[in-house]
Amino acid sequence: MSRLLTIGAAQQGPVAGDMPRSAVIERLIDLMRQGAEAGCDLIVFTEVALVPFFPHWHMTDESQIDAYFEHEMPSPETQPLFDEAARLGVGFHLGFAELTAEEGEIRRYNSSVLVGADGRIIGKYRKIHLPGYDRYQPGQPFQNLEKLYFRVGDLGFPTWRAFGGTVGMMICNDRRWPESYRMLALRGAELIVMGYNTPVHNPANPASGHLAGFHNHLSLQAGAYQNAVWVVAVAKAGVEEGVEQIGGTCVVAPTGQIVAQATTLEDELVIARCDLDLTQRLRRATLNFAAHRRIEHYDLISRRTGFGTPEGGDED
Ligand code: CDV
Repeated sequence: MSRLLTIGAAQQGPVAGDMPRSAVIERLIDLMRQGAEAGCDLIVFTEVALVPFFPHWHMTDESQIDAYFEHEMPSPETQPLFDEAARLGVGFHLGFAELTAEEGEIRRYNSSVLVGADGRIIGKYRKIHLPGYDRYQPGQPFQNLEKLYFRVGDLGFPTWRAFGGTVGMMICNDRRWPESYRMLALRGAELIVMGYNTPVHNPANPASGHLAGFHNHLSLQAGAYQNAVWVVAVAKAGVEEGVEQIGGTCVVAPTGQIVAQATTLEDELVIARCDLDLTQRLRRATLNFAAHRRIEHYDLISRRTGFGTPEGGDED
């Protein structure tokens, strides 16, 4: 049996600082139309897709910061994307900076939504693993201030029944942490979709620049294979406001193989036909969680010896 889903991974080239949202949305709609033409059921856009990746700059003026955030989703500006999805009958995933008033205060998150082929929001995720710093770092060529501009996501790692399978989301840095994939896989995810903004140069670890693309695919392929899940990962690529970002948008099968990959650092649609049943075949064999995982044994050594427990081993 197979459950085929055709997915378009919509890599984005850079968004210039002076590019209006309406122009960015036109680019996304163009990619969406290409996908619909090619028979895609789902288009995956990147992290913070509508504006340049502003955590690369230090800003103190609240109104300047808030201009990068969406105050509602959809909004009058983003509604055309939702309308076009409904008209074409394709779903999409969109990463965006979310500003919301909750419990009497303004909160900001790095978020994404999954939208059905009817143009309605199915679910929302808020990024949990925020890299970088909560304050300005002197002497660096550019900043990485996600901890300053965003709160840690408070929605956990949910999954949704959608597109004929079970779907979860993560965002950028989440992909480097095995827990993200495992939480979603334990909740039945057969497909994980995500976007990323990854600079080639990491000011905190300058020696690793030549490995940025390798570590991207290493994380995605390991996460996909070890959890028997499809992974669609979409870059904002190219030189954006002076920051060089990796591309490498790809679709990874539950076998860990990359089945489709971008060849440019520009707007580019990468299409793959994904059989969601492949996840179930692998989960009945080598990656049968129920049969083979031994969670009750994983912590035995630290329980006996105290070695390896963050608290120093006095938990019992
Ligand atoms: N947007 C990100 O989360 N970027 C990080 C970089 C800063 C290391 C990433 O993990 O790709």
